[in-house]
Amino acid sequence: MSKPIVLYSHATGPNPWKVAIILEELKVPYTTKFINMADMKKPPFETLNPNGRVPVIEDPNTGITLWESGAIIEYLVQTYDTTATLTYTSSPERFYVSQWLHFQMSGQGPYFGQAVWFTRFHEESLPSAKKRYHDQVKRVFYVLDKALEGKQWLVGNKCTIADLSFVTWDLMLPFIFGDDTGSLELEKNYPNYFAWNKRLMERSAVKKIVKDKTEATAVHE
Ligand SMILES: N[C@@H](CCC(=O)N[C@@H](CS)C(=O)NCC(=O)O)C(=O)O
Repeated sequence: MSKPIVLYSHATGPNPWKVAIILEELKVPYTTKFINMADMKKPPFETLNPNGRVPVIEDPNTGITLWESGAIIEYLVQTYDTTATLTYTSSPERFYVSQWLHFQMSGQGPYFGQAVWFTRFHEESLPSAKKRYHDQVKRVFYVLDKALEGKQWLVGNKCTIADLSFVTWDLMLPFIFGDDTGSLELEKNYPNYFAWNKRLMERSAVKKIVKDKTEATAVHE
């Protein structure tokens, strides 16, 4: 039995919960330490991650300290998913998994993140910036919807880290679009995306993390 991994997290931020979903899927023991935003940008946390953000993991079984959620997910499957349940060892499938993970990290996370910023936190209201990022969020749905035409999962015939990596930013939609979320008409406009997202939300690991995140938000915010 491995010793628990320490996951440094934040109640509302989506990226650490992405890692938590993979830990749950793989049934790898872990404990969560919540860090305030202010404490992320100074020691001792900044010593773990010079970028001053979560997630970070510390794995006492291998001695590694690692940050950036995509790299952490790759580490977890390569270290703990020895039968490749959430990924592939064959080519080209493993490269397709990598492709989608890169798209999530560069094409979904940052655009959704900026959409949150300009909708919720920016000091001025900048309609053109909001529109830019809202449009990019819709473009991500469009890309996923096209790719999922006639398919259950992004790569091959099973759910992988490629699919699971998108879940926690998708949960932020109501935070980005507020009362306008319904006007996206996801089921009508992006039916393949919609059905895929529903399949992901029905997984027990995802349900557990949605519940844990809701509870953590109530306690830590
Ligand atoms: N690319 C990074 C992004 C990490 C990130 O932005 N994390 C947010 C929480 S979801 C954070 O720590 N924000 C703190 C801040 O912006 O100061 C990853 O995927 O791990």
